[in-house]
Amino acid sequence: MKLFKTTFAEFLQFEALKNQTLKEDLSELILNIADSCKGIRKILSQGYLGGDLGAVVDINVQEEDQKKLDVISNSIILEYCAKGSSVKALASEEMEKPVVVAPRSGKYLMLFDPLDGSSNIDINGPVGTIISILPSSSCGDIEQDFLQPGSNQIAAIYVLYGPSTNLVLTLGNGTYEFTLSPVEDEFFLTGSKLEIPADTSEFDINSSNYRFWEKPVRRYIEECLEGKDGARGRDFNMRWVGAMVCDVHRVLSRGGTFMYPMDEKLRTKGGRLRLMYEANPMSFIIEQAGGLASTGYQRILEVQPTNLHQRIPVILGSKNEIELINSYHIDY
Ligand code: AFP
Repeated sequence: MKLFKTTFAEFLQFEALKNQTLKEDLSELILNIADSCKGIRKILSQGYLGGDLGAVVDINVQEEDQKKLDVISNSIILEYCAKGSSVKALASEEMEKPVVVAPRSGKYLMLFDPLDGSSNIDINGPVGTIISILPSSSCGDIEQDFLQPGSNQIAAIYVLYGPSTNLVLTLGNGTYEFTLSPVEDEFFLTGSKLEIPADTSEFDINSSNYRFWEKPVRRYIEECLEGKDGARGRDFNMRWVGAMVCDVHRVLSRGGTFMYPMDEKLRTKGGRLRLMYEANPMSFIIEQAGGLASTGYQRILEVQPTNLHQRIPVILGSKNEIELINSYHIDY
């Protein structure tokens, strides 16, 4: 029996019939995003045959090493998305200032991390692309227009370049997953209205930062490590990929927590991960799948941004586990 496969474009057409806010120009932008990620995957899959893609070529606005593929990925996304009359401007982890496209007619603001986890390139590890789309207000100052809380997002997408290339999308009406067919070079719907289990026995954190964490996070991780003889009464497993997209995809796929909490060596910077184009889109996707996303003290999607590249602590995943971690922060 031929399996009826829904393409990404067909899914967007069905959604547009149900969801009046999904205008044709937004669908077109989202399809351009998917096409740009197909282009990134083609370069990634060449590995060393594509040149030393993990080579450090510059220092970016984050004061972090900018890898060759960070720059290439950023250019590919701009090539596919910085066009037309519907996009007002685009902001990227790799660019200090936004690129303005249609300052008067543009309805959408697009923010992105073109290649998340780029330190994994050299070890052939998983990497990803993260995208957030905000509505543009009538605000004259473009940079100010970007500074909206994550709850304003109209779409969030990530693409995980792993053994398979998976695209995850939310438009505010559930979280959906698509898998790229290398043969047909087409994304097909493979997961609808994904639901994250409310409980988990798996945590995900860079434990080398233990001595820098705040007490609530130490308490939570210590109790997980105590296992069935401790306060939690069960053993826990640990994971850490070093690429947020892959760690979050595990949470979405089987439950768990992903944490890059505040730590003393990052306090002056505000945290490790970026609010506008990492934490916000991932939080939107996770909440739409029944999970929670918090700084420990506040729902991430309610944080009022003050700077395009600001950083934020991230604690997200299975609902009951995040509620427990939040309660430890309140006690603290
Ligand atoms: P890179 O893109 O510089 O590799 O950083 C990836 C990341 O922003 C996020 O995807 C990871 O969860 C986190 O950093 C890993 O940070 P550590 O290297 O400190 O574990």
